[in-house]
Amino acid sequence: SPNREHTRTGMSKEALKQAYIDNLFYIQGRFREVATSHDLYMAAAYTVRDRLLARWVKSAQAFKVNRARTVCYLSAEFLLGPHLANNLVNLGITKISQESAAELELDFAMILEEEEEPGLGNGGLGRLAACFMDSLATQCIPAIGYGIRYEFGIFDQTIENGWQVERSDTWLRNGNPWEIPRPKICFPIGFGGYTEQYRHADGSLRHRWLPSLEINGVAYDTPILGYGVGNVNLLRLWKAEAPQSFDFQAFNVGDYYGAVHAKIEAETISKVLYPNDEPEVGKELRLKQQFFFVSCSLQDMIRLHLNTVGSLDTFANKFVAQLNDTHPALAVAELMRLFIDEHGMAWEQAWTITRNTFCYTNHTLLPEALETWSVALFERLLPRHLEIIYLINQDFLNQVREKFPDDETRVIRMSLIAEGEQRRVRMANLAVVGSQAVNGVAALHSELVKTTLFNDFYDLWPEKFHNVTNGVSPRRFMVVSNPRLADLISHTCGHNDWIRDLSLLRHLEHHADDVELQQRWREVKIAAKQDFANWLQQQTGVVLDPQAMFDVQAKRLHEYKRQHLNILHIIRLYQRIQQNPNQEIVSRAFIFGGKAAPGYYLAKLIIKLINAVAEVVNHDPLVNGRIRVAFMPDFNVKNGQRLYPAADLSEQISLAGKEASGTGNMKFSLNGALTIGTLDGANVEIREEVGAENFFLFGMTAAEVTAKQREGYRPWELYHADPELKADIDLINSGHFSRGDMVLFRPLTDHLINHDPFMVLADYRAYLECQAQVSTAWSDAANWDRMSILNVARMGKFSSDRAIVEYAKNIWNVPPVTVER
Ligand code: 26Q
Repeated sequence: SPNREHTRTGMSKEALKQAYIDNLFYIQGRFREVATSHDLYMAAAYTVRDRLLARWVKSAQAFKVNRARTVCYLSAEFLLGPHLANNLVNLGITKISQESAAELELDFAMILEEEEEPGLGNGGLGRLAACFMDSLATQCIPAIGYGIRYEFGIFDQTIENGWQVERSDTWLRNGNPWEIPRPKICFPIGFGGYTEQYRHADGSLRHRWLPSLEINGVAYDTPILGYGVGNVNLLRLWKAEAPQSFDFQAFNVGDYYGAVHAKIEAETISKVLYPNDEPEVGKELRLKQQFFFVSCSLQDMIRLHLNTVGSLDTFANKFVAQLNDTHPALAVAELMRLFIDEHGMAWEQAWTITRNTFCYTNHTLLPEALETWSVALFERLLPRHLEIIYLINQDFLNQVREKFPDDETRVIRMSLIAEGEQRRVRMANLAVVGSQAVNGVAALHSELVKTTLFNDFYDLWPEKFHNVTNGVSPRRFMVVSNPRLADLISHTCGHNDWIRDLSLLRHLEHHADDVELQQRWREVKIAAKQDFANWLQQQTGVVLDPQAMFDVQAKRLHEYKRQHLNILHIIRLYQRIQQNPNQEIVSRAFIFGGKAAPGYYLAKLIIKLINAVAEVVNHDPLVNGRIRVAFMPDFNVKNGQRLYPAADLSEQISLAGKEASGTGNMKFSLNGALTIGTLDGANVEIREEVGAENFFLFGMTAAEVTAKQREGYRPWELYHADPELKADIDLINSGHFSRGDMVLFRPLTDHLINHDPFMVLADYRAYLECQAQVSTAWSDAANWDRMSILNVARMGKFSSDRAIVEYAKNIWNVPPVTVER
């Protein structure tokens, strides 16, 4: 009989089966005949988790004896997606688990389907953090991801009567087998109160902060295993809890209700993810969330360091902390406070270590998306931090004045404080000043960061600025989500090393003209389209023909992403059919997906318009199914994994200069979709890599956009000058898509005609012409397949492994530590 070690963590089929049965029995308390699908999933999850924990302990030991330099990735969001299938791939036991399931007469696909994903993020930024966690482990770089354990993640989206309806996400309802609570890893977090000077026992004059409220942050750990390695990193998320003392204080004055209420108040801090991908002014709870997770994380890092080293002098040698946008930028002030007030360090030394610790990634140029907090709110919540920021600012602005004498307007621009009727703290400036490196997320974006957004800072510290183009995990977005394609690639290459070194996809170039590969490539795509169509029909009732071109735009709804440009094209095709029903047209299924921020009225109206157009187009006898429009509900990681393999055409049509990088563009192309796109974000580099002849480019460049804005953009002139454009917008206004309601979409159409801040009308004509080229290209199926193969072959750059290796070498200076498998 197998020994204990063997059944708990063994990798043979026998061990896995025995472990599964044991877990079903001893953890779920069930035997096969009465187990629910949830029980069956939980047993699988625990079977995998045991194997992760074995590797985790080994990793922790290896990192300890090596005193390994560690990356701390600070992010308010981690959009992880389902764990089970990804962990099976990374453990290398997908196939053997499938066989085990079959032998136990279990439905493997159903078990995977059962998992509810942790949606602890909004979109690109949160998903990037998750891809980076995968790649950090895969590249054997010791790392801790620090964030918030939101009880409610991003809302679930349903569509009712064409409108988005939000429902709260209850991902913890049935328990979370992937996390381990660490009740003893718990830190006090203060808010409010006042500061004072006092004489310390050592005789020095010191500052202290006496908060009016203290809550606790408790750690919940999730192991993150790398692909094909023994390394397991840690994702440590913080949950807010009321300390015990809450009760005593309130009970003493007999206020039972008040005590319970205060507890609830404390726990709201980690209750819910803000569902906006832009800051909302004055949201106090959001500032509390940011400080909460930042302070927990820094206190934890200090604890870890003092545990092994005894002195904080070497803190920046032990750790490098990456700020994922400005959401954790308070860390700059909080680390200063911890060093100076709590650990008695001198200002100068504290500032040197702090700057050496942090690096900052910028993810946006949009001015409305830059975080600022009112000084008044800041002072009320974090009085000591405001003092520290003022001190940092003083030293910093003196440095600016020294280098640029008699340039007070520059000083005003660069200040950490925006002056005005409402003084505000500029979080991006704080992040730049407090970091040793600043990076953008695609080449174009990083250039614009230097020449526009942070141009003054670039003048001061040119060597601080870097680019690291984003990437995505080939495990989750190819192997897990598209096993047919992964198998075909491995078969064609003769190995599966491409999964760890994506540049090896290049080998496919030699086979792009191979008719047999083209044929099999097409079969794989059609099968994925059929799978997706089945799922979509079951979700929405809309029927798609897998032979039609699947033309897909899936991403958060935002005006700059221009989903409405896509709709105008659909309306144009629709009107052409009305005018000439018998013309030959390429069959297309237009598929949209994405959530709108609940308070973003125009974004929600765009969803309604998509569904309204779908309703008419899908039922029009003249159209006769040749074009179909579908809005897939609840675009999240799990549903994205269904969608990416099924796309033929990827819509990446943001106004040039607005999309920092985009990562969906990479996921689609890696699954064989061709891209229609503007020269924006990472599209620029994708086009460079796959070749201009394999990419459908249209639209103004970022420079042309700036020029047009400068000379004065007048969209109403375009509306009146282009009869087709006018007819498309007029058809919306006629009530044709809204049962005669002629005002429903006016906020959108009026805005387009009179303001059009993202220049939809300016790019309309170029977009239509480019779409015509797409249709022509589609009609030559063999050539389309060839281009699809070449796209995949040349997309190796866009692995998050490559991005992480660049961070490790150019920004973090952190070597790998390999853990024995
Ligand atoms: C900030 C303050 C208050 C409330 C919410 C926020 C907030 C939350 C999320 C602000 C921004 C976000 C998310 C931004 C985001 O996802 N940006 C995207 O990041 C991707 C990864 O780098 C890029 O590929 C995209 O281009 C960029 O839009």
